[in-house]
Amino acid sequence: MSHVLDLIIKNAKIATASDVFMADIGIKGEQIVMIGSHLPEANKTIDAAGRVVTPGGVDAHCHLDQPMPAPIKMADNFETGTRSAACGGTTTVIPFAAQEKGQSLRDAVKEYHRRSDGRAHVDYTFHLIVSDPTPTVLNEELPALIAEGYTSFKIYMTYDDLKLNDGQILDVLSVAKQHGAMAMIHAENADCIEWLTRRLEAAGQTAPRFHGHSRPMLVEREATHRAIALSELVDVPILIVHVSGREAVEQIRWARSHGLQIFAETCPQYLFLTAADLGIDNSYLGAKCICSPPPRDQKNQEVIWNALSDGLFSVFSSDHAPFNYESPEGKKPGGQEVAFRHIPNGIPGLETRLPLLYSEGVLGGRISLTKFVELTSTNPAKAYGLHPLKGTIAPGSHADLVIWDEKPITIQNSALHHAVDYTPYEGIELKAWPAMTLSRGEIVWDGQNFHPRLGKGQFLSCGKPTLMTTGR
Ligand code: DUC
Ligand code: ZN
Ligand code: ZN
Repeated sequence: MSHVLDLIIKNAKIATASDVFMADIGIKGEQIVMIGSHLPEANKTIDAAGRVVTPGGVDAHCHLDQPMPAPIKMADNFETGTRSAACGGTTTVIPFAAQEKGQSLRDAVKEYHRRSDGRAHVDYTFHLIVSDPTPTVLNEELPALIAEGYTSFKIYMTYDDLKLNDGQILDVLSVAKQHGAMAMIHAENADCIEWLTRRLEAAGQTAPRFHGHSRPMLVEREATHRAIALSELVDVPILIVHVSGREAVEQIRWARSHGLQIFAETCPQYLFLTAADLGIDNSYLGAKCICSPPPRDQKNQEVIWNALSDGLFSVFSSDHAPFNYESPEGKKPGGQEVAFRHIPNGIPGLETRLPLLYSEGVLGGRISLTKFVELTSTNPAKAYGLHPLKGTIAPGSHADLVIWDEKPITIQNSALHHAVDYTPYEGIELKAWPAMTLSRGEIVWDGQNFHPRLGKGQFLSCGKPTLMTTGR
């Protein structure tokens, strides 16, 4: 006999960004339709007694199958990336459709659809990367794409093939203001990095650990300050991505205290890695942890933890940028151990993002359960126009859910589901991992096994951002 509901998750300790409460969740098709007790019967019941249930994670900053200059190639495509996401409790991913200089933005979006359509296990949308803001891009393509639901874009202040100068940033921010889009900013001073890199190279200091020396905190602090000033000049909110430590946090705190709408994101690498992970002496192993901005030190980790709990950060993302270590397409370009300048920047982290923060943040007593949901799901959904379809547990929302298993588990790359040959978090002992992930009402991870939904992950057209700062 067919019932009103397809699935009930019974006895759930439901956590949203605002409340934690006991209830049953009724699911019909892809949606949550009821929350309460004594729900009508369902075709299937899952008993979540004793377990926390959170909304599926929204990873609002990851890189999948993003075209790179030869010979570099990302290890994860949409198939492996969304598989890995699902097994770590993430049910929506937002990677980047990157415009190459000289390319039309529209073509970049088409190309990225070609790479993703029919290949995702969980839902996804795109941010745009604007690297060539020509008059056509600014006046025609960008406004049209925003109207079509591509409502966020990333601006780089560094990387030769992506960076914009201040005038170009002002132009792009003006489009964000006029059309209500969210601008994300990678804040590092490109000229300082180049100058420091040349000096290090002249001194023969090219081992992976010198990557950190080429991008000290000052370089991020200056660019963060400048990004804030540019946002103030245009009078438009911005979101500063992958903030790594105290000096950048101080700039954002100052801006907030002056009433500026500056949002900020941080990532697991700034809580769980330090400069020591970039290696000692000339060891090449540190290439595994090369990312930008680089991991700092324990004092900076503390600052990031505090800023997560006190509301300075709105969003916690992975910045998953997957490159194999033992690969001529990855951390050893052309099969060689190269100078740090030539090592692709980025580390994998889609699958470990939620378990790391749940274990050390929530169960470690550093952040509340509601804050965890806000940072990892609700706020990213709001920042990029996906809420309340994504990012919460409510009637009408997609049945994207995580049931948590609070048990000891050690991170091992061999147990992860990405296509990368290492994890920077190998050996870290956690206190929890998802016992189950549901995507649109379907089990995609059962705590042991991945249940493929290839092609069922759908592209999401985004609305306008609905996030507000708290003034901290
Ligand atoms: N830094 C970025 O800005 N993007 C990808 C990876 C990285 O380290
Ligand atoms: Zn970046
Ligand atoms: Zn990134």
